[in-house]
Amino acid sequence: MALLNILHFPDPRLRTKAVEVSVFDENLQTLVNDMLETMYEAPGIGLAATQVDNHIRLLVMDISEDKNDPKVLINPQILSSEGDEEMDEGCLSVPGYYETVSRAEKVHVRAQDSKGKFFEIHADDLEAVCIQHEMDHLEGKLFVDYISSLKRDRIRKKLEKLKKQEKS
Ligand code: GNR
Ligand code: NI
Repeated sequence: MALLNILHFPDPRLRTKAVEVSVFDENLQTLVNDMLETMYEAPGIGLAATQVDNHIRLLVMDISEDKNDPKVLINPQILSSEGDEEMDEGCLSVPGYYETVSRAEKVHVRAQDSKGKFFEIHADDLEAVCIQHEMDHLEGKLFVDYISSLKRDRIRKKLEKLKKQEKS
């Protein structure tokens, strides 16, 4: 097991569109395990491979209170969605910032597990928000893309400044 480095906005690598997974081998299983460890350690309720600079269509999440219900979604697809819901979102790639985002309230998703087996989930509330947030990462999209460019620029400048201070 290993902790992976999480990329921070505005790192251009977060804008990469992830490719489909076609090989379900041991390397994939290792990445899944490392992503779960990284997510729990952060701590976060979800993590997309994009955030750890691995540009394949893989996300992990655990919205349970006891952090004992890990879910792995590979090549996820939204089959249908319904309703609207506003929620305050945060992101491990945009540390320290929370903004209200509007998304579908319920999503019906088809994905593959780490062995390639297909399964479906009906998600609502936080789980639905989390899946949509993670699937955005796989498209190179971040929650700050939904807020005003003024706010986004302010966040970008603060995070760039923090990064510079880390280096010096
Ligand atoms: O840990 C996380 N919390 C969260 C809260 C509200 C909406 C979405 C999220 S996902 C985030 C982890 C993360 O950045 N995943 O990409
Ligand atoms: Ni995120």
